Amino acid sequence: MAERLGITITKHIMETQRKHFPDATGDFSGLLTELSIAGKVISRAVNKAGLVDVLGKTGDVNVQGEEVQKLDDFADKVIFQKMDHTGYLCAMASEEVDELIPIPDKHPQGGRYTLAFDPLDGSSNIDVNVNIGTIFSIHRRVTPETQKGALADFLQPGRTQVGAGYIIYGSSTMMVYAAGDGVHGFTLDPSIGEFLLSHPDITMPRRSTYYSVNEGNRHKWDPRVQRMVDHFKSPVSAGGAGYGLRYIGSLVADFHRNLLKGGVFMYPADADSGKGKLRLLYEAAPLAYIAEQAGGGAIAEAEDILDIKPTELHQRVPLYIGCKEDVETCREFLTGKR
Ligand code: AHM
Ligand code: MG
Repeated sequence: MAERLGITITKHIMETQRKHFPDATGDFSGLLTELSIAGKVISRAVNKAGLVDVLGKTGDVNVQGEEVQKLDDFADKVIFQKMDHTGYLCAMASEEVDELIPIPDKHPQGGRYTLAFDPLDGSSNIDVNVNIGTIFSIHRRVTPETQKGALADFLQPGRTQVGAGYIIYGSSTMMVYAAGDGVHGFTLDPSIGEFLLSHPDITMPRRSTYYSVNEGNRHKWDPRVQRMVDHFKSPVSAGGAGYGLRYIGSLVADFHRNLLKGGVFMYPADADSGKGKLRLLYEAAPLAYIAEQAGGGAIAEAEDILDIKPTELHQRVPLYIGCKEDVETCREFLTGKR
């Protein structure tokens, strides 16, 4: 008897397109499919990281002032090379690259979409075999298709994303995406090299019993944030038990756990600078889009992450993301209502 293959990510993307966008050209579906292939290539390299000479740093410092790991660099190049010639994109933006990444002149320029990505998030965890991930965000361009893509195409609020997702390299590799029709997770079956639907229609519980934050930074927080974290820990919450703490230090891994099990992740602003650590375009906005589609929420402080209109490519924001009621509790503390 023939083995049941299951639903591949390509089939799922195509069927979703036919169901919701029967007149679509297929560009958006093609874009997601190419991203899934880039994810497989990066996954293979991550899995071999301990075996071949890809561990360690390149010696360069990226735009965020951090040392670039070899695998970050590799992942960045894989995504660029997988996408540059497709004709789907008008430009790209990467957390690892200072300026907008144009489509090379030799390739079609009239792509209707933009792609912003963090090629390998949580890269400080590469050397220690802890989960890391690739995050992506897709918008429709706003400039004319007769021109090259421009900064204006990327400085759009997260609310107008047409798709977002991540690939997590963990005990297995998974791709999770949302494109206006719920959140769906696919697990890579290495024996056939395909992502298979394993987590259809992911929804977050309204409220959780877990919080994720780097408490070593407590001395840098505003008193409102300190009181808020104390609230989650205290026995008055979660029916007398207090929330449990889970913090991996890889945003994709922390977010993925909270998406599946429930939880609230926080990366507060530094009280002195007023700035967060995480980036709006490559981290906060795509994960906020997924959280909202799964019934959760995401705020910077008073404002929803998805309503923030970016002013620069590498903008940083405070981030509170996860189960809806927990995020609303955060908002109440941050806006002085508690
Ligand atoms: P990166 O993009 O350089 O990898 O940094 C982002 C990472 C996130 O994955 C994670 O949530 C955060 O930094 C952890 O920061 P910290 O070590 O300050 O807790
Ligand atoms: Mg990152």
